[in-house]
Amino acid sequence: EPKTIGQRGAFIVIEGLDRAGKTTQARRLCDKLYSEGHNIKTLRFPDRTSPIGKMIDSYLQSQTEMDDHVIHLLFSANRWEKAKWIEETLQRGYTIICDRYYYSGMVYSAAKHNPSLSLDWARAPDIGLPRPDVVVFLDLEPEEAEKRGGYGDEKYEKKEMQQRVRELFLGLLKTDGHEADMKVVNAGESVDAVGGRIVEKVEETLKKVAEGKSGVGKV
Ligand code: FDM
Repeated sequence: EPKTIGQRGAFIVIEGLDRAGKTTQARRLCDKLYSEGHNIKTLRFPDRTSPIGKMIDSYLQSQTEMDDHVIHLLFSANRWEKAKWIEETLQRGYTIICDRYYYSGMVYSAAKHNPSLSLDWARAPDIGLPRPDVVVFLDLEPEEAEKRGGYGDEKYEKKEMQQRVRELFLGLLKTDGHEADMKVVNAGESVDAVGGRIVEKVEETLKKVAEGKSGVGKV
């Protein structure tokens, strides 16, 4: 019997730096929760399949140049395209596991040090999106990321950028928004160890949602 019948699903976000193992861990978590009887849907941002997603993809591959504000708003629009689907899917009892969300949106844009693109400015267009029940941040030191085979060729896959992104992610923990509730997991350990930590964080949340103690909020 699916556990989620008659009750809403949980909105789980996995965040982290490039090479931190987000995709692997999101898949593992998906398998684990599915085997426990949860109905699961997965999602990732950017979603490169929509027309906006294709513009983002072209930017990330350095095929198109864009003003920092413009690409930022496209990333946000790419989430808004899915907002209604997320809400409806949770209400239908599916737990959603999402690879990156607006936390990436804020920090990657703010890491560019564009004087007219502050963290607050970057957060604004995402206000009103469905709020995750739990966000797990996979933290990895840039040195460790390099040991894992280095970065790819996309726009932001440079060491200095990754360092700034990491500082900004960790800085979110000290803000007074709900970004401060992010759960940090050291991604430098083995796949199994990291997976275990993620499950710990997620189970607490699933319990709260199952007890009806957590409503779907807004960012
Ligand atoms: N990224 C991702 C952003 O800059 N803003 C966003 O809102 C999101 C969701 O896009 F460098 C960046 C993070 C990363 C790049 O992500 C592509 P994936 O996970 O490698 O596809």
